[in-house]
Formats: sequence, structure tokens, C-alpha cells
Amino acid sequence: MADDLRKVAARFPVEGEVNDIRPLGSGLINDTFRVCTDGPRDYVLQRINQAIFQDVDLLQHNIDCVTRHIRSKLVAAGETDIERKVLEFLPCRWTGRSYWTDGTQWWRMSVMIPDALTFEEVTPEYAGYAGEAFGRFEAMLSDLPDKLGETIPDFHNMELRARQLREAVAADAAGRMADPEVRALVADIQTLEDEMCKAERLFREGILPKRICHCDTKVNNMLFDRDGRVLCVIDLDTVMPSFVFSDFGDFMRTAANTGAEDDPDLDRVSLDMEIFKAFTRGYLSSAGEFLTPVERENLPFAATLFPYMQAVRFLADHINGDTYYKIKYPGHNLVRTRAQWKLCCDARAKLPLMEGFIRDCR
Ligand code: GN1
Ligand code: MG
Repeated sequence: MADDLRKVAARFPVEGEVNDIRPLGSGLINDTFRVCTDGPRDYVLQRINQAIFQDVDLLQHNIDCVTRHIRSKLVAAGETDIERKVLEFLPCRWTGRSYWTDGTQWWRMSVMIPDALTFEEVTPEYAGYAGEAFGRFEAMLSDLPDKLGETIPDFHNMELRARQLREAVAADAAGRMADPEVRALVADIQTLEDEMCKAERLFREGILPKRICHCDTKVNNMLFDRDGRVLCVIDLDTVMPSFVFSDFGDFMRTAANTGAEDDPDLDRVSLDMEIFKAFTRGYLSSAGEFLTPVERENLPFAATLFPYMQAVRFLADHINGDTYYKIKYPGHNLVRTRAQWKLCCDARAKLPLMEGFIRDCR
């Protein structure tokens, strides 16, 4: 494997000799490696999961447009240290494209941003910086001249996710519907389906817009410097038109959870209102200007929607026999489902608190 990885790395114009290539990060979809060199910088090498991102040309087109646009905004604003504030992908030595493929595997390489930290958990102070950064990310992309495609069509469409769960239940491909707990979870989760498909209805009524969003605002998808300032938003595979609920909701789902995404101890799982408040304040400071009243009023709904959608996705994957998410042990997707469902229920109980906070945040 190490030799193969070295061969892949050699397809890109790496400066210096490669010393070591080792796994990096905790993503559930792509395989990510750090390429250590004796040159001035290290690199991040990624194998793109092509089963999930079927149109890699479109995927890389989106990423190229987004990074180019952000870079030009940073330059225009007279920012310094730009290399640490936006990702830079290397062109393949042969094709000049921002990825390389041998026809069976797809790879890309970016410059590793130095002295940057990622976190699986944040304090309220850092949540505030993160809120400001994601709001700014959306604001910077609000005048993107290029048209982006949906790298995963209908990625955050709740109606589709609900349908996929129903299809998984009907097919019962792995025989997991025999488990009474699975049946009970499906039934409980489906009671909220109507409530959770609100955004798609508002969109059809013409009162909820789509904007360019990040769509995977897990807290570990942003890089911080040592003082807690957000340097850069990473993991751009899912940047595409969506509702702002995607970015707000997925951050709350991950960073405002007092437990882990897959916590086996449900007593640890709940929505932390201090993180909610700090992120919301930060987000409204940079996104407040472009948000419409409908978007703003429904941010608390987004904090309930994303744990819900994730519970639906994990449960469907469990029922399908774990074909989508990487799992660490048998039943992992079921453990994840329980934790996300608990978080959704807790967030729903806190809706009045969240709504009150947003009203007062003027
Ligand atoms: C996946 O690979 P990662 O961890 O960045 C997933 C997200 C889920 C997340 C759950 C393309 O993201 O949508 O919210 O796992 N990405 C895709 O942890 O499905
Ligand atoms: Mg990630």
C-alpha cells in the first residue's frame, strides 16, 4: 500500500522527497493521507469515494470554482496569510487537472495547511468563531459567477431521505427488520416525517431560497489557528446549492452535541444551549444581512432537522447492511441512529428556548 500511495503522490508536482505517507482525519467517506516531505510543505492526498461521488469532474469543477472565488475575495480584501485561508489543489503532472485517475480510482492532492488544528469538540468561544466563519463562507460565495452542480443530487432533501428509509425497510436487504428495536426506531422516527419535510414545502411555495452552502459543516471540517481563529473551511466535496439549514443544522448536530455522534451512552447526548447561542451569534453577525425572515426564523428547526436526517440516513444504512458509511464494529450504524434520534428529541424539546434566543438576537 505504502508503495502504491507513493506512486499516486508522484502524479502530482510535490516539492522535495516524500518521507512518509500516513492516514489523516476521521472522515466517513473518502480515504485521506498526509504526505510528509523534506521540502517546504506537506500535502494531503485523498482517494475520492467514487461510489458516492459519481461525477468527479463535476465535483472538482465545483471545488475549483469555489477555491478560486474565495482566493480572489481574500486578495481583494487585502488579507495576508492567504495560503492558510483557502485550499490549494495541485494539478496532475500529466493532465493539468486537479485530480488524477487510473480509471478505477480517483485521487487529488492539496497543500497541507501548516500550524492548523482541527477539533471534534469546541468551547462556546470557538463555536462563535466557527459561526462567523461559516456565515462568511456563505456570504463570500453569494456572488459566485459559476454555476455549481449537485455533487450528490438531492443530498439534503429530507423527502428523498425519508423515501430511502422506506425503501430500505421494504427491501430489508440484510434481514435487519427482524430486530424489534429496528422496527420500533423506524416507527418512532417516521412519526416526525411530515414535520421534518417542511423545508421542501417552503421551497415549493417559493418562500425559501437555495444558496451555495457547504453541506458538511461538521466541526472537524474547519481549521483553527492556535488562537482559536478559524483559518479555513475544508472538505468541499458537498459545496452545492442547498438551504442554509444545512450549514447551521449540521454544525449544531456535531458541535452542540454534549455526547459523540455515535455515543453508546444516551445520557451523554443532548443539545448544548451555550454552543447553540455562541454559534448563532457568530453566524448572524456574518450571515444576518442576507438571510430572509423565513430562513432566520427556521434556524432552530434546522437544529432539529439535521440530527433527524442523520438518524434516518444511519438507520437506512444499517437496514441496507452498512453499504454507505464506514463502520468500526457490527451494529455501529444502529448505535449512531440511537444517538442522533436522542439528539433530535432533545433539540425539539428546546425549540422554544432556541426560538426565543433568535428573536432577541437583533
Ligand atoms: C459524512 O465523510 P464525512 O465524515 O465528512 C457524510 C455527511 C454526514 C457525515 C456523518 C458525502 O461526512 O453527510 O453528515 O458523514 N458525507 C457524505 O458523520 O455523505
Ligand atoms: Mg470531513
